[in-house]
Amino acid sequence: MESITLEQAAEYLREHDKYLILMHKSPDGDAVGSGYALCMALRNMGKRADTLCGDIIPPMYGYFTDMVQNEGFEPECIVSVDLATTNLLSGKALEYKDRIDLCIDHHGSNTGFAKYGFVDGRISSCAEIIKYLFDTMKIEITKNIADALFTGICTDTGCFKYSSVSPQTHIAAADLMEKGADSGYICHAMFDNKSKSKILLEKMVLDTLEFYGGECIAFVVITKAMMDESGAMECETDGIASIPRQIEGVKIGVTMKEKENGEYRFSVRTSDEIDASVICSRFGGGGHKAAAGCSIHSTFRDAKEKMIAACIEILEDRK
Ligand SMILES: [Mn+2]
Repeated sequence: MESITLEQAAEYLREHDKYLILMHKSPDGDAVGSGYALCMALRNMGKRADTLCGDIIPPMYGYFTDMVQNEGFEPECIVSVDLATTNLLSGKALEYKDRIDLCIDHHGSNTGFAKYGFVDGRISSCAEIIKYLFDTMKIEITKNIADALFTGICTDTGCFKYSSVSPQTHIAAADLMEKGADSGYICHAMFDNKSKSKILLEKMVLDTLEFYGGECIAFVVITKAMMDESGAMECETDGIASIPRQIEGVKIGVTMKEKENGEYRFSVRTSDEIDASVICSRFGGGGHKAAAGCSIHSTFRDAKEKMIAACIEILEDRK
């Protein structure tokens, strides 16, 4: 992948047409916000643009996604947003995995799968990068675009709490508010509002809470049976990963989720001094310093033991 500047990315977008914007599976607020904001901005420039995600876009983002319908043309340029690796594509988006032209991302672990890429692991969210891209391009930020980008920034920063938040992040968010982003609604809808099924799921998950490594590791499990019993949607499990890390004294919070065919998906959240992406990269995963993920294909017991051993080892290494 050839690394390019924001100016070069801007030039690329100005010079081409017929864009298809790819988003990762189990799309979060940053993927959806970045993808839809870019799609809307390109259309406002008179370009053709569609978005593609292999999974359903959660309805909670409807306040900025509902007004964007795909046109369904043959794309000429494939762009990915918030995508660290093509392993995170699903469904129809997988068809484009080997022909991505432009990648815009904020994962330091980005595998460099595209022809051109702007990747900056220091920036809070892909949406924050897209905001700077639009500033570079002097694109008018409409209310819908502002809502989409604000959503990406606020969800990827845990409502402006993570260490990835810089003064520039707040300045970008403030500018988006001035352009019409409904900060109060978005923060409330993303963080303070849960369905009954999600709360029921959280109740069951908390019942599985266990501690390891002298109470420095908190471990919870989400089984398929819990998903069925609570009626929670896949996208409603997103916030659960942050719960074990919230416990006082816990340095590593691990959420183990049962998937299909002996796959167990782990979400790891860590406090400042421990790098979650180091733990997850051992099992072929990756992510950020404070939040990362990976999958282990094995039995429940073996997968759990392997993960706990890796966490204990990284804790020991620090001593
Ligand atoms: Mn992101």
